[in-house]
Amino acid sequence: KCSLESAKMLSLDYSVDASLNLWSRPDVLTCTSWKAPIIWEGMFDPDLYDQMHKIEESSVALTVFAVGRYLDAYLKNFLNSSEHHFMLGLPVTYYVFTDMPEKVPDFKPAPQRSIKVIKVQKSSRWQDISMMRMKTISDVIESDIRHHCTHVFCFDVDQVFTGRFGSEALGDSVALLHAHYYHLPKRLFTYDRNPKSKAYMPTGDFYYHAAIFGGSWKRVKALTEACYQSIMEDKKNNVEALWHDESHLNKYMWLHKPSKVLSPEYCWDTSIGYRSDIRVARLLWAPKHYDTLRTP
Ligand code: 2GW
Ligand code: MN
Repeated sequence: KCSLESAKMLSLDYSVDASLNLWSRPDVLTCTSWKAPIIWEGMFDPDLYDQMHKIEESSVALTVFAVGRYLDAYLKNFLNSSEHHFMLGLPVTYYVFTDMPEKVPDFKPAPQRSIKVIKVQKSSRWQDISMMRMKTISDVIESDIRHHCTHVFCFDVDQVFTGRFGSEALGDSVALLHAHYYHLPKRLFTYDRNPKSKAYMPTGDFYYHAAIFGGSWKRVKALTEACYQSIMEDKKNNVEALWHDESHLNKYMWLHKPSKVLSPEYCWDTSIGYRSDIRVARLLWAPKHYDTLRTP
């Protein structure tokens, strides 16, 4: 049995189906050492989660950045696909951050869903575009999100929804297992190993992917604020963590354990090939065209 939160969320499932043993995944790890659930297809009844979050009046902010060439390359498919799969049945507000608001594609979200486009400056280094998201997210939670939404999910834009990404993913603090690392031994995790960086960690629990993280607005505010502080301290000391904001996120999630962990079904890379434990791909990495997207 898992933590309080998951007990609350899953107890209905357990009591209804425990004897039938319908909701189990013997082939994968479904619980962390600190008793947080790891969410895999087949572990939960989606309708019960949806009902519970409707009763609790949960509402979700989705933040996504589309700066420079990433706007044309990815935003349209990201937004359109999320209309078909992301938190259907709950109120959703998209917060789109871009340096070119006028170029955001026409997009009419379904009823109960809305979009806010917010202008940001384009940092000249891509590492800074990625890292500065922490500061921007923290600021907008304070000024806007906390007054309108119970939960926040932060996404990379270079991905496409292909299956249900629903209320089962909501929790106080939510992290995602990186598709390339979930089955590897810890010693291969690409944590920051430089003791001079605030992101330094000698070991950890999992390798989390910064392409998706979320939680209650309070927890996401605390996380983004702390990561931003660490990033700025590194800058002051002339160091940069190996994988930028992702390294800082991993450090934070090691010190402040997430209450829920998402399996790589929630952010799968088809180039990995067939894996029997991935029963559904809910979100897929979009192809990268580094040659055209990352050259100045
Ligand atoms: C990023 C890298 C190189 C050139 C441009 C950019 C870039 C990123 C950009 O020009 N415009 C932009 O809006 N971005 C945003 O930052 C966009 O939302 C994108 O999804 C996000 C992260 O950059 P991305 O997706 O190219 O990096 P990944 O897929 O290698 O991301 C992982 O590692 C990053 C740190 O290096 C982040 O932690 C990210 O969250 C991880 O998924
Ligand atoms: Mn990405």
